[in-house]
Amino acid sequence: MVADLARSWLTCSAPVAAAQAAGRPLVALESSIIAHGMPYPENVRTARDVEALIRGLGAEPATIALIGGRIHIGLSDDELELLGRADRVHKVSRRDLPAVLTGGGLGATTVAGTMICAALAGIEVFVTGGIGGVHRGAPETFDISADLQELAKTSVAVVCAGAKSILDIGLTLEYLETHGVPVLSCEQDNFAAFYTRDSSFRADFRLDDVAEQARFIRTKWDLGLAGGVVLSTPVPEAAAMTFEEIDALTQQALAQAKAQRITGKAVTPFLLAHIKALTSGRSLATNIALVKHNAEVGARLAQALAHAGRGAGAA
Ligand code: PSU
Ligand code: MN
Repeated sequence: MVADLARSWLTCSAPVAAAQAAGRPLVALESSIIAHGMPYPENVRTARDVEALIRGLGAEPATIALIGGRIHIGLSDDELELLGRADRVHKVSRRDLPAVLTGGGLGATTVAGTMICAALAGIEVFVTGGIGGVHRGAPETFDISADLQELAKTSVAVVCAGAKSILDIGLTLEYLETHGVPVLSCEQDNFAAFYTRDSSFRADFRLDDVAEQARFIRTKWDLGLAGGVVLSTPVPEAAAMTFEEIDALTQQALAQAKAQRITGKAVTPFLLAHIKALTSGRSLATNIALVKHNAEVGARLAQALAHAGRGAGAA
């Protein structure tokens, strides 16, 4: 009943509805990365490229955004363009969903917002760039992304290139552990750090094989252990930045945020924008490369999950 009420807010695109009807795997995509994470026109081009990559691997992409008081699951080319061009788009996390739906404005969903909508639409895999986390200085500011609480309760697998070092990655992993969110890695033992491959913190479980990733996730949910799973995969070597380069820029961005007393939901976009400006575009190429790589990993995972057996006897 609650689920039916919630689903009455969804508008699925024709390709998404067709994939759902045919039982084909779907991959959810966030829109905050389009509206707040990248400049126009690279944002729209990347969004389209990512969708094409996912389709090429046999899964259906479902980019999620709030438009005209509805939760859109799967966007048309025109809707992607609208979202990528508009300069006043709400950043929608769990807290913001009712306000933006009833207000009828344009809303781009964060990791938390996208997970909620994906779960409502029955989509198990979600591809993003990097997850939010515990901010540096959080013991004083209490700034902990709502993404982490969402991972604690909403059953969606989130494929990412780790988390940015604008965050306290060690505390982010501690928080996830406390809330029972497994952090899987593939291609390397350590959790990735978005622009750079290595955060220097170990992920909980390394699973390179996609069938094993799917079995892990299916087993968690079969056991009734609600909540997300993080799958971290590092940015491809050729596009990665060095730790030294990104660390210096991060320090500068953090100092700026502090000096300008930036707080609340403005913190993350402020830091992202500063790093982008400071690298004069280099970070954008890294960002695009990692999102595309994540899309490939996510599409394969969605396929594997669709075929993974259930229960203890499954192969
Ligand atoms: N981290 C990134 N890129 C992003 C974000 C985070 O490297 O684009 C966005 C995501 O949408 C994420 C949100 O869910 O910022 C987290 O914001 P906050 O820290 O305010 O919860
Ligand atoms: Mn915050």
